[in-house]
Formats: sequence, C-alpha cells, structure tokens
Amino acid sequence: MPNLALDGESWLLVLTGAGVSAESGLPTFRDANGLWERHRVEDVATPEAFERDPALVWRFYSQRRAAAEGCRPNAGHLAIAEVERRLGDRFLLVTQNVDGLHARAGSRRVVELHGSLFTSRCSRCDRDPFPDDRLYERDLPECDACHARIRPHIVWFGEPLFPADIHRIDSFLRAARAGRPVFLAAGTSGNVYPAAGLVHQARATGAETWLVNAEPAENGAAFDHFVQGRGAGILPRLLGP
Ligand code: BV8
Ligand code: ZN
Repeated sequence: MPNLALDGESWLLVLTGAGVSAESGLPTFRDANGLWERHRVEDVATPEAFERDPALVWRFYSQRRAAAEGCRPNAGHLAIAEVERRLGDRFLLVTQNVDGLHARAGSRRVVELHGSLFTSRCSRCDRDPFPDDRLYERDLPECDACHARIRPHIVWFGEPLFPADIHRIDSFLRAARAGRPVFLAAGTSGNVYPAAGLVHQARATGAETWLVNAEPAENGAAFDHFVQGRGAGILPRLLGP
C-alpha cells in the first residue's frame, strides 16, 4: 500500500466527494442507485427548480438532512482529520460534500465548496446564512426581513462558487509553493466543475497529484498516482505517518 510520505516540508490539499461518505451510508450521485438515478438534477438542484417547485426541492434537501444526521463519520473522514492535526496550516480540505461529516470527524480547515445541508439563507436579501437543521415539507420558511423564500445554502448547478472559498484555495496553493505541494482527491468522479479542475490548478503549482477512488475518474489522466478502492480502507494507510 503506497503512502504519501508527508514530512515537515509537505503542504497537503485534499478534495473529497461523495465516495468518502458512501461508507457512512450516504448515497453518491452518479453511481447505480445514486441520487441522480432517483431524481433529475434539473428538478431538485438548480435555481430554476427552486423557483418552479420549492416544496419538492425542500423535500429533497430535508430528506438528505435527516439521512446525514443519522449517520457517522467513517475511517476515511477520521484519517483526513488526523493528518490535519499533524500538518496544521500546511493542510486544507476542500469538500464537495454538504453532509457535515468532515467537521463531525474533527476537520477544522474545511472549505465546503458546494455549501452545507445544515445552513439556509434568504433567496433574495443579503442577510447572513444561518444554521438550520429543520425539515420542511409543506410549510416553507420565509425571511423575517424581506418575506422572500428561505433556501438551502447549497451551490446549485449553474450557480457560481462562493468567492471567499475560491480565494482561500488560491491563497493556500500560493503559500504551498514555499514547500512541497501534494494534492489528493478522494471519492469523486471528476465530473463536476470547477471542482474537477482543481487537480490542474494544483499541478500548475508543482503539486504531486494522487487519486483514491473506487473506479477511474473522468479527469483521471491528470493524476500522477491512482489508488483504486474504498476510501475508508485506503485513506488511513495512505495518510498515516
Ligand atoms: C458553475 C449540489 C459558473 C449539492 C452539486 C458543461 C455543460 C454544462 C455545464 C457545465 C459544463 N462544464 C462545466 C459546467 C458547469 C457545471 C458542471 O460542472 N456540470 C457538469 C455536470 C458538466 N458546474 C456548475 O454549474 C457549477 N457552477 O460552473 O458556475 C458560473 C459563473 C458565474 C456565474 C454563474 C455561474 C456549480 C456546480 C455545483 C454543483 N452542485 N450539487 C448537493 O445537492 O449535494 S453537484 C454534486 O456533484 C454534489 O455536490 C457532489 O459533491 C458533486 C460532485 O460529485 P461527486 O462528489 O464526485 O460524486 P459522484 O457520485 O459523481 O462520484 C462519487 C465517486 O466516488 C464515484 O466515482 C465512485 O466510484 C466513488 N466511490 C463510491 N464509493 C466509494 C468511492 N470511492 C472511494 N471509496 C468509496 N467507498
Ligand atoms: Zn430576505
């Protein structure tokens, strides 16, 4: 089993996707039985869908809130939290997952690139997003300030990423040039951009690039190393001292 052989010079940027939470019991998106087999993206994960049928969109995200609350971080999440404790500020985790499991495993330097299941915000005014774990079926929430609909704090298809997140990733990669940059993607199919382009950005800073995934990824050609298999088994050994 390979090991990243991280040392005092290493800077590690980790990108995770749904495959990392699969062994906690959460469905991925694009596999057989994945979420996109049962729901059309255009019906539940676009701003147009929310305009058209907010109750359907809230049911989808309420079900996922309940599912995420009912499961626990697995050995893959824990290994990622552990390596952060060793590297400190030379570590950054970028997750496409919205399930909150990395934070529950102890990760602190986390960019939730596609938002969070447990945060909501107004769909119109610029009041701050707020923590929210309620389940909505028919009575949909409204903003106290402007009475517009409250929406999940999720980056839907066709929406831009949060500028502060992009800035944080860019700053980390710039700082990493001072040492030995390493990029690791885990449990992600490499289908969704801009996240799938991060490996190219990391390569441009000179990073060695690793992929851990159950199957070859769409952007697999950009990685120096591919370890095929399950994250919960591989990550503790790959990231271990
Ligand atoms: C934007 C919401 C610009 C969160 C999600 C071409 C045509 C049309 C559009 C585009 C295009 N090229 C680029 C785009 C843009 C589009 C895009 O990428 N489309 C793709 C599909 C072509 N991107 C966007 O729209 C983005 N925004 O570009 O904005 C802009 C600029 C200015 C102004 C306006 C706009 C926004 C993207 C955000 C998408 N949000 N969902 C939610 O509800 O959860 S996407 C969804 O996909 C999830 O967030 C998810 O995290 C993400 C990525 O999927 P993965 O995590 O990789 O999951 P997947 O199921 O695919 O793969 C899991 C892998 O794990 C599998 O390979 C499997 O084998 C493996 N696995 C399984 N078990 C295990 C395992 N591996 C290891 N261990 C295991 N146990
Ligand atoms: Zn409002």
